[in-house]
Amino acid sequence: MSVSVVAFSGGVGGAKLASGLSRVLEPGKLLVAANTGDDFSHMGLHISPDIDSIFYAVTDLNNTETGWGRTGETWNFMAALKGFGGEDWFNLGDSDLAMHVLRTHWLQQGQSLSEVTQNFCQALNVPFNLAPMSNDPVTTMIDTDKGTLPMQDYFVREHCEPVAKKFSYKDANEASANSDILSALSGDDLQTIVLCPSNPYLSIDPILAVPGIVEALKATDVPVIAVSPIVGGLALKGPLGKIMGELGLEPSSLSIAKHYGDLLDVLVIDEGDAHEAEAIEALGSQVCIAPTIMKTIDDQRALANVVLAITKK
Ligand code: FO1
Repeated sequence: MSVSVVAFSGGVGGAKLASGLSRVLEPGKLLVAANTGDDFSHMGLHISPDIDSIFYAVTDLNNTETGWGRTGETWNFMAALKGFGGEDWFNLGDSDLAMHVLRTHWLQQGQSLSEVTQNFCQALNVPFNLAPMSNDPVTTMIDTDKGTLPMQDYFVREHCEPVAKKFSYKDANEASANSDILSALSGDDLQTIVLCPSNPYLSIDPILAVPGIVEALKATDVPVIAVSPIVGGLALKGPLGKIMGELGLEPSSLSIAKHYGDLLDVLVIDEGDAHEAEAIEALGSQVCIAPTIMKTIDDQRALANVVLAITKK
């Protein structure tokens, strides 16, 4: 398979651009490297939230209000669970449950997370390779004023309320990068690498923390293009703006450019943030100004085409 585009993606924002890229690229040309730092075991089930958000986004099954889970979901399982006094802080919809049960079943049979994800790609007719960043466990941990919390405890149980001080990626150093990602990053047909507009701290950095990934990005002369997840000083979804404030950073595209540093060749920023272009270019990154808010599938396709048209100057 001659991959020409590798996209790094977390949940909501990333899933939208991954979906846009999959709709404008020929089958097999795209590989999406998915964050698994959000993964956790819940009541014996292996949950992979960002992989599932991408699956649901590219198959139009996603719940667009919440950004996770499936549209038209029912909650009989949760009602019965609550009736038994079971843990109800993490909601598992009736149809969503099938994904978690089957993933856990296949993993228990000895399949890797990549193999399991490929099974779902086939079952859902996903026209690209959705590759978990690693088959080994990596857990995003957040040091907060309420102690160090694993991702889902911070994000769901505590509703992102604790003050974030530091991010780490537990066991990343022991994890092996997905070989499909590494071979795509060193492939002869590679033309573009995209850091999708996901939360850098919670969704992109965990992928970059896996040994070999940053080295592979630096080894290629293919442009590394990020789409800023901040528009007009605000994150489009989730706790990014709050987190940046708590880290003492201005929630801005300039801060995003500084965060990615010399890994970044081009930052795509929204037209409303054009005034930041000069300061970003002063850091050494090119800037591309385009509409980055993706409300519709056409918006997703349009932004994907903008990204694919960028070449390194
Ligand atoms: N997020 C919530 O805020 N509340 C939930 O109850 C919840 C359940 C859930 C179930 C499956 C799944 O794949 C994701 C779920 N999420 C829920 C979202 C998830 O915690 C976050 O989307 C990611 O981890 C952050 O990108």
